[in-house]
Amino acid sequence: MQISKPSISDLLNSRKPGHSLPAGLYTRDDVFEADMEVFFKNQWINIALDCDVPEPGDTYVVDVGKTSLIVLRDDDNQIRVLHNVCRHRGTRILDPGQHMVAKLVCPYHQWTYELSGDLLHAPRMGKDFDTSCRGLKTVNFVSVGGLIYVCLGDNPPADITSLINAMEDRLAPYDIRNAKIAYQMDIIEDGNWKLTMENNRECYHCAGSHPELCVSFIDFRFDTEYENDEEREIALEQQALYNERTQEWEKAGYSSNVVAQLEHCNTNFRTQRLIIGGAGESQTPDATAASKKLMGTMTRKDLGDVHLWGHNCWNHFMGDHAVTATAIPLSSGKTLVRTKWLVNKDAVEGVDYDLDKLTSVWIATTQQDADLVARSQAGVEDPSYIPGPYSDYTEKELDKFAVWYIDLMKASGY
Ligand code: 3BY
Ligand code: FES
Ligand code: FE
Repeated sequence: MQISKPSISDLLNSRKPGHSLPAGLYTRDDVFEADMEVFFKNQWINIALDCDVPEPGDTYVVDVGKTSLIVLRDDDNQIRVLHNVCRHRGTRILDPGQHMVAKLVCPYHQWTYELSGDLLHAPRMGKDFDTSCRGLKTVNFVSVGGLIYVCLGDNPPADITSLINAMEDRLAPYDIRNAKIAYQMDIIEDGNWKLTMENNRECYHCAGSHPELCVSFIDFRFDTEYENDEEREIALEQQALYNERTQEWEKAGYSSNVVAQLEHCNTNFRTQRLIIGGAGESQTPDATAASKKLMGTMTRKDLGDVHLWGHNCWNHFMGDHAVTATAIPLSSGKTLVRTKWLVNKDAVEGVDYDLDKLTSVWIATTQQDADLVARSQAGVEDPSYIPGPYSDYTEKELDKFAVWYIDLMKASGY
């Protein structure tokens, strides 16, 4: 007897409210293809930073599924995002990663493009060959305070405006557009992208897995269930400190309150200025600033951590440095997590900051999270897996993510 496998729509409909997703949504290749279409083609995704291409002629190639994108800074200092597909016979023009170029030259037959994407020269195509309609195809993009979001589909969701409105002002003093990337790290997690994002949306696992991060990271979920009086006391103290600092920050003109768009929307994001534990300055081993030169035009180290989530990114903007991470699915069970550490453009390694102090907390945390995601993937692939309940206290955001995911899949016809 042959048992037919459920359709994607059956899987979506079988999800029990308040529970993790049915296995197939994390494991099946057809679901992966659907996710790429719905969430990585037709939604805005964060793939790069303005400061990946600081100078005219700098190019940065990022692959998303089968699509390869060239992010570049043109001769007029403008950022552009172009498809990395030659208009002759389609060949990839640049390899993934960073390059410096004067023109974009296809390695196959040397068709040569301006940094604007316009075709400048196509050898041996004849004098009458019309180059004007053969420029590299452009991609919809927007820089949100220095974070480059692209939408590969033809109808980019309009509700990105809420993200822009929330972040431009909040990020302005950090001047992310002109920051320096002090360090970058790629990890390929052995897990589905939704497990990567779920893992990032809860700190239920932090105490058990992130000793380094826990020195400075304070969760924003204060309405939690306490295991004992000591825990309760700590949480109440943290909440009082959070309220006090938030009021002070808001009064001083630094937007700090929660702005979120997590349900009934396309563009999924949440931002909040979080308090930092211990010395209160930065996500370093002792919670003090790693860089003497502060970000952008910042004059204070005590402005907490501007936290920003998207559906494929998480970011922490602190007085002295920022950490950004993007997740790009590679297959149903593999996800690229790319983490970058940013400092002031004038900060010099060994003089203004020590690289190990700057990076050690999030290198450890990222590795720990990758291990957890791989364990989760192995578990959901086990035939005995059945979706389990989210905590009402620490995993509410995961339920919102699952609801958002299912809504958009259904709205796309699944
Ligand atoms: O980076 C984040 O947003 C989350 C918060 C706690 C777990 N993870 C570190
Ligand atoms: Fe690019 Fe021929 S494919 S020049
Ligand atoms: Fe974690």
